[in-house]
Order: sequence, then C-alpha cells, then structure tokens
Amino acid sequence: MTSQNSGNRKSRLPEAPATRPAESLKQDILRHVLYSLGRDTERPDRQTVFRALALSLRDRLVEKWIASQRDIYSRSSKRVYYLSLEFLPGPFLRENLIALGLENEAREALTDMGFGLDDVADEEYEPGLGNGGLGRLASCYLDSMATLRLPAYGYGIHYAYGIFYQLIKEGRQVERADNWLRGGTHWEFERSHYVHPVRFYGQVREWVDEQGRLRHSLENATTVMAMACDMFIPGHKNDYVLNMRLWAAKTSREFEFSFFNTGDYIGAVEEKIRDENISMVLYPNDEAPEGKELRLKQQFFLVSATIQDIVRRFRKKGIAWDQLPRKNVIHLNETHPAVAIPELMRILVDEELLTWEEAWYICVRTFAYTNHTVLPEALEVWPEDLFRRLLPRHLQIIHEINRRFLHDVRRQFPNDPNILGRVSLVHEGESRWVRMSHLAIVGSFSVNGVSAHHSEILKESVFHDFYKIFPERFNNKTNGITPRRWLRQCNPTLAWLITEHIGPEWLTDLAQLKKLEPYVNSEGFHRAWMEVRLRNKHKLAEYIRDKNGITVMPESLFDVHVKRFHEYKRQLLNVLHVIALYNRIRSSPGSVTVPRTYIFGGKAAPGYYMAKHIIRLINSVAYTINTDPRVGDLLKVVFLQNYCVTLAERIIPATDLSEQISTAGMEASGTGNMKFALNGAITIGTHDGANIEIMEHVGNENLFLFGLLSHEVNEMRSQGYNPRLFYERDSELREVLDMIAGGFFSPSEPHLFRDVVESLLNHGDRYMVLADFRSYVYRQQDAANAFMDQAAWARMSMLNTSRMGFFSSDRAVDEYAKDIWGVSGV
Ligand code: GPV
Repeated sequence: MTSQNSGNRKSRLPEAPATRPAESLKQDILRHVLYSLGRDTERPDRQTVFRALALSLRDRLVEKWIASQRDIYSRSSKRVYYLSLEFLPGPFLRENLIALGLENEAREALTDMGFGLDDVADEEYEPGLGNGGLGRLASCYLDSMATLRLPAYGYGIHYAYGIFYQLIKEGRQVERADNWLRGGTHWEFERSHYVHPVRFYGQVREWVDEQGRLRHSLENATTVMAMACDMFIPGHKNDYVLNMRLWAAKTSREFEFSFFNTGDYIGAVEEKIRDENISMVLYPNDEAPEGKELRLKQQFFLVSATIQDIVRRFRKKGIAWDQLPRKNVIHLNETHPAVAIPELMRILVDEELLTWEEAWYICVRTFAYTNHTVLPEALEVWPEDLFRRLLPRHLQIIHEINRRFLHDVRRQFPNDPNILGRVSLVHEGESRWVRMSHLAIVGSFSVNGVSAHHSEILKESVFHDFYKIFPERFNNKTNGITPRRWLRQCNPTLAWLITEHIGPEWLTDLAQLKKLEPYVNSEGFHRAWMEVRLRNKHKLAEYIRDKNGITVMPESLFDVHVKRFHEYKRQLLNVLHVIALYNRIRSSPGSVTVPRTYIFGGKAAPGYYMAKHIIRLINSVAYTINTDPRVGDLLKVVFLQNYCVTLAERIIPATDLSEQISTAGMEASGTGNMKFALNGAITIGTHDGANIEIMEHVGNENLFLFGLLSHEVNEMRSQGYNPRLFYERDSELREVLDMIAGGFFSPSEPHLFRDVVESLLNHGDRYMVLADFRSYVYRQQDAANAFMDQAAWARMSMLNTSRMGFFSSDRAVDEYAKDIWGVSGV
C-alpha cells in the first residue's frame, strides 16, 4: 500500500489494489477516455465509454496476438490463409469480453462508472463487410480457427461502406449508405507504413533475356497501394489471437508538381481519389454477381496484396519454392478470390523464373476451393475482353492453364469430344467468358460443398465432368456455426441454464449438449427452459413495439423468416400461407386457434426487382392484417428493417418456428437453420441443404419437413411443370392469388402486385412455389397443433438444442484442418 493511501485512510475506504482485473480495466478505460479520445474523465458519454472499453480490450488482444504470432513463427507451422471478399463479424464487444473471460470485470468496472454493460454494448455499430451466409460463415470459421489454435489468417477488403442500411419506407426497401467508420475505428490497427503495390491494366511485354529465356512483364500498369488494417479474433479463453487482415486502397500517385504549372491541380487530386475507390464499397449482390469492372478490380486487389504477404513470409524462411505447399495452404471462399491461382503462377514463372511445370505443381498443391451455390446465375464468369484489359498477363496464364488442361482431358476422354467445350475455362460462344469455377477446380487440390446434399449435387450434376476428371478432389464439409456467438453470447440466460446442468465444456465441445437429454423428462428443467424462452420473446416483443409500433403477444407462436431476400428462399411461399390463414380467420372465426406472430427480415439486392417487390408485398399484407379488427391477436405480421448480425442476435433466441423453405436443391446449406435449432426453435423446412442433416441429428419427429425432394423438382421440371394446374385444383390457393392480383392488399394501386402472381402463373414459377404450397399448409397445421401442447413443444425444443452438437463450426473447421489443410493447433 502506498503512503498516500495510508494517509487517506480516515476519509476513504482503502482502494482495491490496481491489480484486480475490474479495477485495472477501469483504469484503462479512464486512461483511454482521456489520452486516446481526448475527453473529460469526469463525465464521459456512453459512446465514449464504449470506445474506451473497446480500446482497452484491443490492448489485451494485441499482446496475445503478438505472442500467438511468435508461437506460429517459432514452430514454423504450416499456415492457413483464408481468402474471402466478405466477412460479417458482427459486434465485437461482448464476443471479445467472453473470449477474454472479462465479462464480469467489465460489468463491475462500468457499474463503478455509472454505466450498464448492456447499454454500453448497444453503442456498437457492426462492420457489415458481407452480404449474408457466405460472409458470416467466414467469421464463424475464424472464431473456430482461433479457438482450435490454428496458424491461420483471414484476408479480406476493408470496405469504407459495408452492406447498405435498409429502411422500410411506406412498405418499400430504401437503401442508405452504411458509413460504419464514422465513429472512428477502435478494434483495428491501421498499418499505414505497411503497404503493397497492386498493378492493373497495361500491356504485356515479351522479351528474351541473356540466358535465352522467354520473359513476360507488364508495362504501363496503373499502381494502387494496399494498406493493411488488422482486426483481432481471440480464441475462447485460450490466450490465442488470430488476425483478420483487411486491405484498404491508397493512392500511389505523388502530387505532380507539373499540374501546378498547367493549373490542373484539382484534376490531379481527383485521380488520386479514383484509386482509393477500389475499397470504397461492398457489392450488395448475393448469389448473382454484378459483373462490373470495379468488382474484378476488388478481387484482384485482395488477391495481389495477400499473395505478396504470403510470399514475403515464405521468403523469410529461405527454403526452396517447392516447399511452399508444405508450409502454406490458401483457401478460396467461393470463386471470388480465384484469380489468386494465375497470380501465384505469374509470380513463380515471371518473377521467380520457375518452369511452368514446377510452378503448376506448386499451385495445385497450395489452393483449396469451397463452392457455396449451384444456382447457375451465381456461378461467376467474366467477359474475356474485360479480363484482357484489366489483367492482361493473367488472361494469358489462364489460357495456358486451359490449353494444357484440355490437352490432358482429350487424352483421358478420347471418345467424348463434347466434354472439352463443357469443361473449358473459357466459354466460347457469341461472346467469350472466363469461368471462375472451372479455374478454381482445375487449380485446387480440394473442392468442397457445404452440406452433404449440396456436395452430392456438385458431383452428380453441376461439376459432374470435373468429378469424372478429378474424383479425388471432391469432398464435403458441412457448414457449422460458432456456439460462442450463437448461443453463449446471444442467449446468455439459456446458456447459463445449460451450463448449470452440464458444466461449461459445451462451449468448446458442442457435442456435450447431448448431456442435456436426461433432463428433457425433468419438470423443473422444462419449466426453466420455457421461462427463459418466454423472457426472450418478451424482450423481442418490446423491441417490436419500440421499432414498429406493433403490439405482439409473447405467448403467441413466433414464426420467423429472416435471411436475404431471394426468390429461391421463397419468402413468397410463406406470405401466401399467411394470407391463407388470414382468410380462414375471416371466413370461419374459430378455425384458427393458435395465435401467431410472423416476423420477417432481410435485405434484397438493390437491383433485384422481384425480391424488393416481395418485401413490399409482405409489408402491405402486414398492414392489412394488423389493422383488421376481425383478426385481433390471432395474427400479427412484422417486418423488422435492416436485418444484420446484431438484429439476428435479438431475434433468434425468441423464435419458436424457424422458416427454412427453399426450393429443394437450391440452398447449398443454410446456416441460419443451425442458429435457430441450437437455440431451441423448431424448423419448418424443405429437404434441402443442411436441413436434411439437421433432421438426421434431431430426429424426424422434432422438426417439420415438407415438399418436393430435389430429384422430384428436377423430374417435375423435365416433364413440363404446369403451375396453373395447382392454381386450378386448389381453391384456397386460388383465392390467395386472386386477392394479390386483384389489389386486395394495394387498394390504391390495384395492379401493384399483379406481376408477382404472373411470375407464378404465367412465367413458369421457377421456384415451384405453387407445387409446394399444399404440403406447406399441412405442415404448418402440424406445427400449430404441436404448439398447443406446450409440454410436448418444450420437449422438442430441448431435444433440438441437445442434438445440435454436430453443427458447431469447431467440428467443421477441425474437418477442414485434418482433411484439407493438413494443419494442427499450435
Ligand atoms: I455463392 N451464399 C451466400 O451467402 N452468398 C453467396 O454469394 C453465395 C452463397 C450462401 C449460401 O446461399 C448458403 O446456402 C450457405 O449456407 C452459405 O453461403 C455459407 O456456405
């Protein structure tokens, strides 16, 4: 104790020693309030306290990160590079507190300062650097890589604007810029001294060097600099921290003083700004690439900067290039970063002067590729002309890869000349296109799908020719989600109840949830389980009242459909059923006995007309139903605007019924389905993606599957699907469609939704909404009946949670590490 303290003994209680974690955290917060944020420590506002707390945690994270990097380096471990154009980390504060084991300390420190942790956490604005499932998967995987102590790095782009902020105005989606950096950055380190040049455009010069070798170099290229920004991803209470390195574009142009003379000073500055546009905005298109030049630039920008980083680290080892695959694996999250394959070839051949054969041998042992979709419009292709203009040398390399590949295929399948056109890396028709998935498959040693069902479809249809050529490359890695964020963090009371009964091991070994099963017959556990769930529903009901001004009954069945808007995800099928229920309530009061609250949420790509139109339809239907006095509490429809990770964390723990109703064969996996079931919601879904494996794990009696199987979808299509037959035969369906087409939900604009109905009746109903309508209605009735027996529902709910262990991203990442990457924890 210091003499000062002893001197004050009379007037004050002795101060706790500064080594107490809560006290030292408080001191750090105050220090950051003053010295990092320049604010008065006497009365900081909540935002300031949030930022100071974040900076205090960053201090702790960076120490552990340095130590972790030293470990990786000293063990000379094989490294995993996870390349993704999208990451969707969600808010970091609670997540980092849990991982660092500082939750209680933070609560105490903040209380001391007169703040509540929940209020302070609400100050955080999440980085929306992804569109949906694909980006969120990348973030779950980083969390698991850190928890498993893998020597891994996430690499992406530091978009200045993430996915747009969605407003609903008069029922319509309105997009607003997502200026996530406006409050400053508190989680990351900008490394302004640490940049790589990225070169685009220009011309390829061919020349012969003194040794008589044919050489290639790029002349007159435009150079943009990539600056590293690092964010930290801690493992769960293991002192291990990984980084997600996001590249921001910086101009390389120096101010040219000649401009002063010609007077075009502003013109010079404009050019500088144009360079920095590369990392300005995330393309908001999900599974339907926009095909713009700037997007291809973004892809190459990420790839070029990242490969330079990888090569720089590898060079430090001073070992031969053929050791590259033994020390590194580069994982391609979708084809978006697939230009990494020709880029590595270019470095090895043009700069390091390896032979083509040596370089190709290295490449094909270094890359692995995950496919996330079978939708034909989502398979990425680029016009060959655009490629040639932006990346002339890379196009040459792709042509050479293709020439050699087709040569081999011709030898392997001498009797099938058509296969060459089908597998070529360049589609040759009226116009020529570079097929990125073909490039990714040919250049990788591993190709995986994201659920058992999806991986079979890849082998049997989409990539069947490639499966015949490279059968050993194809494998499955069913997606997973991190239980730290998607149970412990978003649903702390349920997590606490679970830990109370089976201990905390489930947090890093989700299969432990099995130990809950004996409790499903305990009345006390039942009651506690349902109380927690009801409390969560109360909280969501409050949020809905605040945001939408709609009062919903927490006791009603919360039926939730949140995800990106896409026709194949069939939010339309859901709303058709909502209207059918509404009609039943109106025509025979008493026929609907289970009150329901329908909750919708999700963004549509700004240029996706039908998806936006369906959002508008849902909002119109919601307005009609919510204001119809005959409906009362039996039915409420809510559209929550700006669905994002933060909002998902509020909704999922309060959900009874989880809508996973894609057209069979179209949803590669789904990961929302896993988050809901883990939190005790029951799934109503189709035989698609990971729904099938969820059924296998939780048991067919504990979820509601319905509808056509994917082979039935294919058969029905090939036999000539006629949606009109369903319309004619099903009077309830007919009434619903006639109401929409006739303007029932848009009285001031009677034709408003006619084209929605036309897409079903006159344009082929590509997503088989009408074919699945009747079985969906029946299954919804089963769900309502089940909900009436609350004890039986509670049992189903608990069994869902207890049997979801398989769907941990720890399991998924462990499979990647063992089967694909060949790495283990440090
Ligand atoms: I390709 N996915 C996505 O979110 N965006 C994309 O551009 C593409 C795929 C999704 C799939 O739709 C989901 O089924 C899957 O669960 C998710 O990727 C993660 O694998």
